[in-house]
Amino acid sequence: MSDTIFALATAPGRSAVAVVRVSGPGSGKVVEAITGKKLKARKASLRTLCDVAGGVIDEALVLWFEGPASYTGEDAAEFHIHGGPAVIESLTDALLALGLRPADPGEFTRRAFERGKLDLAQAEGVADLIDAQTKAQAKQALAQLGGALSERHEAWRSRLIEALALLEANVDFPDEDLPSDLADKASPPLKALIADLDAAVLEGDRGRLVREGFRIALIGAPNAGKSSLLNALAGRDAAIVTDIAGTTRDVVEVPMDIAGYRALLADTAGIRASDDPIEQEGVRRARAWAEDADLRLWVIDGSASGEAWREAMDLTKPTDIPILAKADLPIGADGEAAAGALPVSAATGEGMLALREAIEGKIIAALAGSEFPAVTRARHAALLKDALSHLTRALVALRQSPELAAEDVRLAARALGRVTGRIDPEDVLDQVFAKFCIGK
Ligand SMILES: Nc1nc2c(ncn2[C@@H]2O[C@H](COP(=O)(O)OP(=O)(O)O)[C@@H](O)[C@H]2O)c(=O)[nH]1
Ligand SMILES: [Mg+2]
Repeated sequence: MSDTIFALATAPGRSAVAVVRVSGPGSGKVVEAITGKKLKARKASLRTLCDVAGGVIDEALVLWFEGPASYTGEDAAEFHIHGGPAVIESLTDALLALGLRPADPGEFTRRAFERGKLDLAQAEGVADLIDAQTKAQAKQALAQLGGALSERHEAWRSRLIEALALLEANVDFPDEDLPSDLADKASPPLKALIADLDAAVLEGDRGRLVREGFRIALIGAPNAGKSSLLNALAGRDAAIVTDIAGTTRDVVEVPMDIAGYRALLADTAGIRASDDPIEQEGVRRARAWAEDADLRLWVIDGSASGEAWREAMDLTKPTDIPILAKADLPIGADGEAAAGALPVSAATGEGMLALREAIEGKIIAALAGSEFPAVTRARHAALLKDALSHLTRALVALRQSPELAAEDVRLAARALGRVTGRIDPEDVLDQVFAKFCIGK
């Protein structure tokens, strides 16, 4: 049986109201001890809270939930106290004196999971919703919490179970009676599933990028105007701008909300050969960041000549946005050579709107979708790929041995089942819940 836990569910510090939640079999006794009487379940009651010695802690709203009709599924309570540090401390002391244990991170949600109130993918949705900084992140997290991700995986799993039933029905036949059309019957549904899972893995980045943020790198030669563009896009002086080539060394990352999506815009060192070990390291970091980025803004100084921009060319991909910077200055040979790039001036603001729109267009094209993504974390992608490899093997085994094919289909179903966590080992659960905040 579980013990009774408590935690501050709101952010620590000074606030109008702070919520302390309690969950576990001792919750009813705790409410009685602190408020002096039994409360009506699921009704807000205004009570004077007192510690064991009778000292007044606060005048507060208390909510009492009788399990299983609570977030955790256990008996639980919430104290909505005044949000001052001293009041919080007094209540904490009183709960400790009553023998309660401070909750571990995510322990309330883990209890909810263990009592079947939500599955693992939904629990991840809870954590994502708390971490969400943009509307798109929140929308995705809320849908996942509502079961959108679980439903997709469960639908695939039930198709697998159907295929499995077909195979298992035939396993018991003696060899000579084995229906020759088994492979003909079982392979179309397996093939259809493989195609669906393949498609889900392929578009797998969409959900993950919404959740983790879309990474945009500014790259180009030294002095091209990258740092000036970062500052103009961010609306503040995040990076140092000078006319000295090689000023930027560290990668300067600025989190941004673009069209409701979370993005991380990075300014990087100008790409050039250098003898200075510090600059060399800066260039190495610039390359690494740019290679991993989801979009590169390739900045070319349109007023220059000398083809310094060609140094960064190997980093660009066809979907990147080429920018002709310093469009307010007379055009030089480099500008002529880079015709077709978007003319922009950080100094006058010319072209900035078009640049913002171009970036928004790229983000929306990469992240927007009508269906809920099948993958929002690396964990889901790994399980999908696992299921796919078993299915591919099952398809091959089908013609030789229905037993072997059935075993692989079973393993594929197991992998998909792990997305909702029904059959996950303790250590996997520990990992997922450890990333939660305390009080959730
Ligand atoms: N006229 C003009 N000068 C610019 C513009 N953007 C940057 N510069 C100048 O170009 C030099 C290098 O700019 P910076 O942003 O540090 O380039 P970075 O090395 O690519 O980061 C600085 O002297 C800036 O003032 C622009 O749009 N117009
Ligand atoms: Mg710079």
